[in-house]
Amino acid sequence: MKLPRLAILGIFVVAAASMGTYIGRGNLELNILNPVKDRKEIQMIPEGFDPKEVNLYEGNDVCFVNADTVERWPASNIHPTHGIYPEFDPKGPVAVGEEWCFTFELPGIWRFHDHLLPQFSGIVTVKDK
Ligand SMILES: [Cu+2]
Repeated sequence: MKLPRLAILGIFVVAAASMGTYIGRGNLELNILNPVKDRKEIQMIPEGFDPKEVNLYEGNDVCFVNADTVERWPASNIHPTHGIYPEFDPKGPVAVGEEWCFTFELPGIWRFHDHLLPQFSGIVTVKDK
């Protein structure tokens, strides 16, 4: 039996469309399970932190960008031990022009300061998902 060319083309189109739907669903599921991370940026400027407060959901990042002319060191309170959220500490200065990003896994209101310039402070509020 010889299928007309149109029928063969039709079968091919249906097969390709189903595959597209399948791939589409796969991507959708992947996106639900692994949503794109939110990224909040805090500039470290000569006047302090800008902005001084950011809000985000747990599992997302805050990146501290050194836009100052000297080394900066954002870290969890309390100065000088950083014991309230010890992981929230780069454990060293962030060079001029560099950035340090931290993923906040714990919900809470996290106060921070600059370890080298402790008069500068800010707050990261992390909400439960
Ligand atoms: Cu400190």
